[in-house]
Amino acid sequence: MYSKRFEKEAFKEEVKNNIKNLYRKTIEEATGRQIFQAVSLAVKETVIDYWLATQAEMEKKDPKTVYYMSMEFLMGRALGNNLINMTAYQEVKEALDEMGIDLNIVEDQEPDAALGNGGLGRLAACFLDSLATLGYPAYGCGIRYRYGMFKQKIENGYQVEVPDNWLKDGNPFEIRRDEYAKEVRFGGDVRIEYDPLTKRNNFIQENYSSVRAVPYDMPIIGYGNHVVNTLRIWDAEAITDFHLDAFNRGDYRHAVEQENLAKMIVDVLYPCDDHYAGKELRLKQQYFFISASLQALLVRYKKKHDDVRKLHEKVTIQMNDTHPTLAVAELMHLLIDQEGLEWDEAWDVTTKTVAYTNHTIMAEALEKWPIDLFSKLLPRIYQIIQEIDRRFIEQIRVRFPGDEGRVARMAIIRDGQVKMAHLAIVAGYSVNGVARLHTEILKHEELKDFYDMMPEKFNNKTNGITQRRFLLHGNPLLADWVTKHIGDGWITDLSEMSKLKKYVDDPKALAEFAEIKYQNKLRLAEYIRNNNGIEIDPRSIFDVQVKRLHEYKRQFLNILHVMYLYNQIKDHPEMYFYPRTFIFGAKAAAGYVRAKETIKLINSVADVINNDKSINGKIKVVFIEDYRVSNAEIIFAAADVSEQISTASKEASGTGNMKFMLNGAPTLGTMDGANVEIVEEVGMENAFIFGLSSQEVIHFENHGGYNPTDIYFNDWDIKRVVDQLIDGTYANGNREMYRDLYDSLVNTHGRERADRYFILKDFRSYADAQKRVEEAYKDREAWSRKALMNVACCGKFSSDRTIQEYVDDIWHLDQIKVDA
Ligand code: 26Y
Repeated sequence: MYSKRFEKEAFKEEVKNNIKNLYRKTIEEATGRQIFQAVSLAVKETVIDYWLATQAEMEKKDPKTVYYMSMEFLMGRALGNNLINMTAYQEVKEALDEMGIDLNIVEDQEPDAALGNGGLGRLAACFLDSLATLGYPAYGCGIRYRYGMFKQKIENGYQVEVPDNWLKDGNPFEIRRDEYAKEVRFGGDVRIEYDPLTKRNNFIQENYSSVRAVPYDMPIIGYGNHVVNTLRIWDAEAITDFHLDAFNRGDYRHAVEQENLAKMIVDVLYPCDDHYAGKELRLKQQYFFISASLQALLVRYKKKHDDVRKLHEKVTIQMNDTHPTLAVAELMHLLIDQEGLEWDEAWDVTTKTVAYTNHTIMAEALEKWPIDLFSKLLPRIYQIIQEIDRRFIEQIRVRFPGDEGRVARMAIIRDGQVKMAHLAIVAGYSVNGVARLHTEILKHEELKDFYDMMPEKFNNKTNGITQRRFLLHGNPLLADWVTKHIGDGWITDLSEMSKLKKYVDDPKALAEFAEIKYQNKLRLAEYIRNNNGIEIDPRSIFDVQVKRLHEYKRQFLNILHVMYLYNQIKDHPEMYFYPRTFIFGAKAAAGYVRAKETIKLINSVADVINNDKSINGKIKVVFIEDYRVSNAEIIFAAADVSEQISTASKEASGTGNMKFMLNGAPTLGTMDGANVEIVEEVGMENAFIFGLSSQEVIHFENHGGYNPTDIYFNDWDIKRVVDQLIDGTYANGNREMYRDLYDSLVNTHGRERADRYFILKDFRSYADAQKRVEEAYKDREAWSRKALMNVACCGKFSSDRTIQEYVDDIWHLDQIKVDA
């Protein structure tokens, strides 16, 4: 459908011209990066036409639009994905081939847009892809960080963080929209002024500092439907050109401050995932993008509508976790102080417009801002939250008279802190969790008080992933094979995958399917050879755990089990053992000491085991440096086993689990997050489940009764592995290197229970499940059947399904159509 646009000769001409005009070079002289820029700009030409057409359609139809507010958008690379969604990948590949250019190599020149940490940020990116593909009007709103997620280097086994200067060569797909710049104000005081005309108090912020927010738009291309939505990310600039005006006005210091403020605000993504630190700069980032986005949203709305009391009819705002919760108070502020609404009118609009998604129950991830910091930085916003809180407490007292305990637990402002989750729930018209189990835990444990008072707000939206990036782009061999067997309907309707079930007993189909996995394992082996210098056996079981490093995700359990297997092989060299490659990929937050120790441990175990000739390569351990969206696509395609081994109840959903399933890797996991629903779809017999249930974990947490030293002293194999942390086996004789990890398992420190994440408790059951994996893998055809069943049953886990549920139950958007 885009073929007219990608008339080959014209496209080739365009690429040549771009290289000439941008770099004064010929194709032969251009560097890889220059070719990437030139190709991307040629592609952008076409994108722009559809982007304009989509905007024109939105102008005409005035559809209800969702604004997805998120501190993180983990987009990965754009070029390949854009070509895929324009259904122009093959044509462009051929055109470039004819010019002697390999599209794969061009794609590899692009830095990942890593404006996110992990699951929450990547979910936002998948949602944008699905929204555009389903033809729903949507804006992603976020921050244009100068530095995204750090690049990870492994030096001497340790993680080293390197700045990610992703904009260094320019971002070919973005467009700067200077004309939509907005002012955002911080600090100062609020003067209250009575206006006798309107008989209202006006709240006037004075002596503030401000920055200029400038939006950059990135196209979000729907698959094969000509819809192009927008990801709008904000850059910050100083508001005054201080060299002239301010200096002359004698206000030099203030001008420099504003310049610095602007530079600081968008400088870098906080690399903490699930661990709140209360940093003032982070609150500034939040207010910065929320205020700018809401101002722009109101301007856009008012172009067509004169009554802001009806905002919710055309606009809905989804808050991706609590990070954008300032939207509640900022919208109140704009409606009252700028638009002149009364409190009740503004509250009515706000509470029909904003909705909240919760992504975690980990207490340490909850955002709670100290009052003094908050009120100094955002004085007017703080007043508004105080008033919301006052009215909310009144309501609690009406509903639950005399229950001051409840008031204390539910208040928005309490113990010197502003509790963002409470504000989000009180103001949101919808509160959702991200997998069925997670939502149930929210309703009955973590947010029980809120659920008691407003059960109608709570709903579940099980996460999903986009099959366009994680199969069609990431695994072309399997994508083609699937299309050959069931047609290409799966690309926009993943439930079609169930048609593959008729091949699960077909030996020829299974053999082809297995061969594709093998080819993908060769591709990953080559990547690992080039990037890690380690040779791995493509016939071994590729057992993969890739995700952020977190204690609750239990990479530690995985590596302890590897240590245990190694002991077994050393003790019984004659024992049957199917060769395994344990593959890890994980970034640790820079300040998360224990997570970094775990990375070092994995690398140390890798060193010892990979260099032990006596085990004949039965086990290899690989830590893939700098796990990110672009190499994830290669890793998922090649995986045999998907490690999803979080302590039950801790992983809200997980989305990597779904990407593995889509690529035919059975889950080895706990009954946690979306694993529960994966097993429900694929069947227990096609997964390897182990460990405590979430109810058992929660019971131990609430009532005690778990003592890891009972296990340590009674299970010889476990004691041996745990002791190896402090006997120097994996530390060249150093007994202190892993002392903290050892202590975390068997010693209570202060308020932290020993083995908080039930690693020793689940160890045996994990080892048994691993044994079952080995048994199952030996029967190659039966294994392929399991793997293919995973592909056939993954339909539910498309983010298209998730988005359709958000639309049906929460957003109620109008669909748009764009003609070519
Ligand atoms: C407060 C701040 C430090 C913070 C920053 C990032 C708090 C949380 C996060 C990120 C959370 C996150 O990524 N959560 C994950 O969301 C995924 C998408 O819903 C889930 O699949 C995954 O289980 C959950 O851990």
